[in-house]
Amino acid sequence: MIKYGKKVWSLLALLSLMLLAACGGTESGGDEEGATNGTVSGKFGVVTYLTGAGAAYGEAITNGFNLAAKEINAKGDVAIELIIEDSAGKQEQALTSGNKLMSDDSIVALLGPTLSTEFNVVAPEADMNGIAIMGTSTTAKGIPQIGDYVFRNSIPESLAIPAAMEKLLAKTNAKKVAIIYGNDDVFTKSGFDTMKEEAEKMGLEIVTIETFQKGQSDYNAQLTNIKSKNPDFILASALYNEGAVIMNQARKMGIEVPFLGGNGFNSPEVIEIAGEAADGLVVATPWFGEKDDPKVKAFNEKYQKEYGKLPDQFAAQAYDALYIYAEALKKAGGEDRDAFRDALAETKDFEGILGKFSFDEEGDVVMDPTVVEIKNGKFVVFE
Ligand code: 1QQ
Repeated sequence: MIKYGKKVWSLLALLSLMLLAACGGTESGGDEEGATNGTVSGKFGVVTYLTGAGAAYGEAITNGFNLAAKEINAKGDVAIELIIEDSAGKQEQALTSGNKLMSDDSIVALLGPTLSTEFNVVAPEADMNGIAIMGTSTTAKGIPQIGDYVFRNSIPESLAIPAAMEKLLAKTNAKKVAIIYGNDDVFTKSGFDTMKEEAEKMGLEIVTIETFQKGQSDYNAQLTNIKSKNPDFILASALYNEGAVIMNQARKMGIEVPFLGGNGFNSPEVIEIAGEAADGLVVATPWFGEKDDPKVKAFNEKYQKEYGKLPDQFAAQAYDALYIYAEALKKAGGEDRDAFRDALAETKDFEGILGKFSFDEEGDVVMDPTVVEIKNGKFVVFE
């Protein structure tokens, strides 16, 4: 009933918009490049991790969105307004923020939350309410499968981790691995599942499996055990704030083998926090800032100019995501939530700074990541 009502309303809105556009066309005389004629406007609600221990994720994401919005709005055919809410990296706060945004009828679709742990509680609500939601950093298994209105443009751990493991194995001929993971987070648990599954598939011996919790500061017990088992490398499923501390303490204990992480480690914060101890980290990422690609270079320059630092994977994914949303809004021709969802689902061969992007049938991502390592305090291609 509600949906039907909304459709009629949006049809009327569309008709009046067309009329308005037609009138505007004769009135303005076209002196400015289509700045107002036929502009499709829409409000998007953003839930992101802006305060707390992992706030650098949310900061990068918000910067990416804001930069893209500025560019898109300057072009004139789509006008985007972003309503941004902080989740503080917490499930309850993410849900409150998400609910607030989806109950506002003027909001067409949602972006975020940042963490899979948060996304997993907000996305089912969005799906139930018939509003599209897209994760730009959520990489746990099963996210797009939550429902028809649920999407992501971030590469899942199940794709990133095996890619990095294959590269590392090809180079090191490793036989024994240790695993350490956070057992209180959807993303770190999902990463662990993939690591274990993949290690077994690759015939590696898992010498120990260690766990930790969010906010933990002392990893002595876990690392002592890992050290005594002498692994060839360590698989770590962690967010940067715990991951960087783990690496720091490991190096101090004389553990020198490589660490292999998932998406959580793809942040310059790892180097910021762990310093030299971050060297030897191997990760797969859809974003490599040093790529010899004019689009990547232009984005780096614009981002640097706007925010005084270089973008990371999270900024890049958010930036592309907003362009994907802008395209869908344009295709949908207005603010109808269902029309937007359908247009979004049809996204195909979108050319972004992360490469060519399409959703698969389930709203998941197909993409080839680059495997990188930290060497002398810098992310470089792992070869
Ligand atoms: C997830 C992630 C994190 C690294 C996002 C910041 O991938 O929670 O799914």
